[in-house]
Amino acid sequence: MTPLKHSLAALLVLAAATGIAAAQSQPTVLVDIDHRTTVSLDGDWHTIVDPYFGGLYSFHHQIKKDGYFQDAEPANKNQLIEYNFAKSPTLKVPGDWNTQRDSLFYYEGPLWYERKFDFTPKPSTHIYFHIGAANYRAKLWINGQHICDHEGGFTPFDCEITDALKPGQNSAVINVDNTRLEDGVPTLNTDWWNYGGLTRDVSLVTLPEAFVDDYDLHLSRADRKTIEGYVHVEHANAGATVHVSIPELKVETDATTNAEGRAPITLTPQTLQLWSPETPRLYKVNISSGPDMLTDDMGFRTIEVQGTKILLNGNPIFLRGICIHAEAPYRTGRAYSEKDVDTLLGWAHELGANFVRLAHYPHDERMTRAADRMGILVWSEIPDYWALQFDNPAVLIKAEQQLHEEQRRDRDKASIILWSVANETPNNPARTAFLTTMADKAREYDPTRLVTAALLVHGEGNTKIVDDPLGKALDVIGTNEYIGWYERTPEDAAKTTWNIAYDKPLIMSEWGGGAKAGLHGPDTQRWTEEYQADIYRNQLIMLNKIPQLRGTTPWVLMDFRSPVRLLPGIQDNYNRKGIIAPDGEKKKAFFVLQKAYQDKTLGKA
Ligand code: GCB
Repeated sequence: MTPLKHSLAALLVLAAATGIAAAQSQPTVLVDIDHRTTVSLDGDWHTIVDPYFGGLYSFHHQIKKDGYFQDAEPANKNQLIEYNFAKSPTLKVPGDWNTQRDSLFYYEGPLWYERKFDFTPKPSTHIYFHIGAANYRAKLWINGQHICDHEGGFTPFDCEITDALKPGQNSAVINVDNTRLEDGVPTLNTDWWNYGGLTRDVSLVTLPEAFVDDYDLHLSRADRKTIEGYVHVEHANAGATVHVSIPELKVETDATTNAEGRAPITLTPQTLQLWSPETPRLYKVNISSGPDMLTDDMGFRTIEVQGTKILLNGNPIFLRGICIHAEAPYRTGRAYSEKDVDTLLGWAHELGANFVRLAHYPHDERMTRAADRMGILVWSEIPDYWALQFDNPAVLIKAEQQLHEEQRRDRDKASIILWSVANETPNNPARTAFLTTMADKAREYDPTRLVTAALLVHGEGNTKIVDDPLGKALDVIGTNEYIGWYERTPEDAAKTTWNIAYDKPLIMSEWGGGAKAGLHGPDTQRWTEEYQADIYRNQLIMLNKIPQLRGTTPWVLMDFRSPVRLLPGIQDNYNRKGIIAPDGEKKKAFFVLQKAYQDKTLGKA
């Protein structure tokens, strides 16, 4: 059993204990889905807002047999059916519901999506229903049959629906529920908008009897010449052939699956241009087994730590970065499109960044694809954010599942160099045990990348101390601090020295302050662009005095919606720490940071 299936099985046991009928299929993650030919189900879906969940539960809170998932219409004028999808309003998929309909702006609860689709499955095929992301819990029914359940708002899942389909018209009903949960990942409190809905692409995937569902191909750290790893073929018997070729490198190989369907791969190209920010070279990689064929665009590079240095392809690198939320520029709402991605990463590029921290959850796959093409290194994170229930084993299973789904989707992206297992968590033994397990899991599934987390720091006078015991479990220490904003003055940053208990690379993973774009005044006036710029100037002085600093990602590229930022006239439900406003206006701090990045006056590799 793969770790993912193991976690999901455990979740099913938990679901059964709560009385929810078991689903037919366990969600998986099909790798490279964005390169496969699929039938898109994006577009208008009928929707029913159901705050009391009456479409699923009876008046005595039992699961109904004739819930909305039956997608029924009255057979005669006498029949009682108290819903009607065809007459209900639509929402666009992908897209959060909050920014599509005014009445849903603050909505947190269950909402039903329905659409019909014509589909006649071919014989001897497997049909999967792909959901790029559904925040936060989702249940899928096809033609009234309960197919699968998923928890976690930012990772993809694929459920097999072959047996539920019928030739011709079919019905898909998905319930998405963004109720915040104490035992959720994240939990009740976040500093970002809880955008609900089918926020990423939805599609149908047709696969042959045996098919490539997962692979890992990476450059060997040992010689930086060999491409190694494996391809997994689902439903393959031992002895099935897998073919991998990279025509531009003139290499190909045939390998054979073992009893688990896994075929080891080794390729030794004569000349290989390594992927880096300066040369983000991607190669077309063809993978096939029997009739199943797919192509990926992959870069090959190594990332490792040597003492306090981070080595990319064996060379020390300094990470000039910026944090990014998946907030859509110009229109607001959850980011998902090619245009959103181009704008956000375009700004990062203009800033002179070679690195981004995709906070605080996995972003749309278009983001990491674009980072691959543009040569922007990535810190990818799962939402182990603030005060999760670290002593609850069920929460650990959920967090592991999200980590696994993220890694499975994105191990083919050269841009990703860091898996972050947490942000600003409380320092206590239960937390440390939980996140040490997460760090170990991250390495177990992907030993080729580095593991980090954004830690809290504490201080004494003008000294900041980094000694969180979680640091032991990390390859790279991330630290967040807000000198000049939540504590003391901007000038105090320049006077601060750092005492770091770990002989490891350090990334200052957050710092900054708020400014309302267009608000001007003296350096000492909060919320002005001048105050924010002053924080940036002083922080840069401080950062340059930390010998083991190997990168930084100030908070944050663009203002983003947050339910906890309520100051009228200034915040109006936005966290204003962006160095760019949502309408694209750059604040003064943008140019302070841009100068340091472009002139390379910050940091040593
Ligand atoms: C933090 C959090 C981030 C918040 C930010 C802030 O430390 O990691 O999610 O948005 O501070 O603005 O306070």
